[in-house]
Amino acid sequence: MKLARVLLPNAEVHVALVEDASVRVLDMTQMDDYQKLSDILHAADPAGLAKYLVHQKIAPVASGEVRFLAPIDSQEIWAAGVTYKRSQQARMDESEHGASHYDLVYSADRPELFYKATPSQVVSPGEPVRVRADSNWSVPEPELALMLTPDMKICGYTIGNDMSARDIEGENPLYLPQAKVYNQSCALGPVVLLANEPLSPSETKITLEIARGGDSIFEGETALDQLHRTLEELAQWLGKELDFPNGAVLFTGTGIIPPDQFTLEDGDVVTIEIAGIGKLINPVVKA
Ligand code: DO4
Ligand code: MG
Repeated sequence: MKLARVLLPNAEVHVALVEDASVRVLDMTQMDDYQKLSDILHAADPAGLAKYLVHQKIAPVASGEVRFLAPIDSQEIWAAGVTYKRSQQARMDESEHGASHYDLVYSADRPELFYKATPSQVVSPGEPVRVRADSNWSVPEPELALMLTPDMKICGYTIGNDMSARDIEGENPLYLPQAKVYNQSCALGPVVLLANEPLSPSETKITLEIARGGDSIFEGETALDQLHRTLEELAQWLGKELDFPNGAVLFTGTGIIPPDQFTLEDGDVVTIEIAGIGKLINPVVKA
């Protein structure tokens, strides 16, 4: 089952259950404890609760008529890094002085985890992600994102774009926060796949396509079986010494990196697809 936050044609924002070609608005007035998408995600039985809350007086709305919003309320977004071999190689290549740090963190017990965004810094599907004005080498990072309850249980999955300035992080690993955290550097959505069943690592394909002037100029693919750590392990490390009373979203790292000569340009369009979840599409601005 998939849930989303949607903007209806009448400009109302609702939590909705997503079906093949339509969405069913949930009636959040029925129970005081369930007002937001995250309230449902953090409940003991999100799927049962969502079915129970389907609005009986609002007819299904065609998916094409709604705008999908980033499926986040008040959770912080964090990200894991260097969790795929491809990412380890790319960081070592880009970083003249910091290569050994990336090599070590790939195989260390403790993963790299960094703060990525607050909800107000996240862009929704269809909204522009941005290349920093002071970066000449930036890429999207297509990542499976875990929706985590306050006790760090994985309650759902969505798609994240961890926009990254490779020249800034490559110059010095201590510049990582500036390479990763800036306005419009994080996109999320369009839906949350509930975590009733574990994802199949080999069947959960992740693809990235970048289009320029209507033509596809980069395509890459990986799958969850290339992830060097378990999803549960990443969630546990995040919650080890830090409480998340509102839950959290955790990006799990990228396994697709365009060739070193590639950088995003103003007007490019980034499409990230994760099998079983959906497609996150954002145009790019450089400003
Ligand atoms: O260490 C740099 C960041 C790595 C990252 O974001 C990733 O591997 O996805
Ligand atoms: Mg990343």
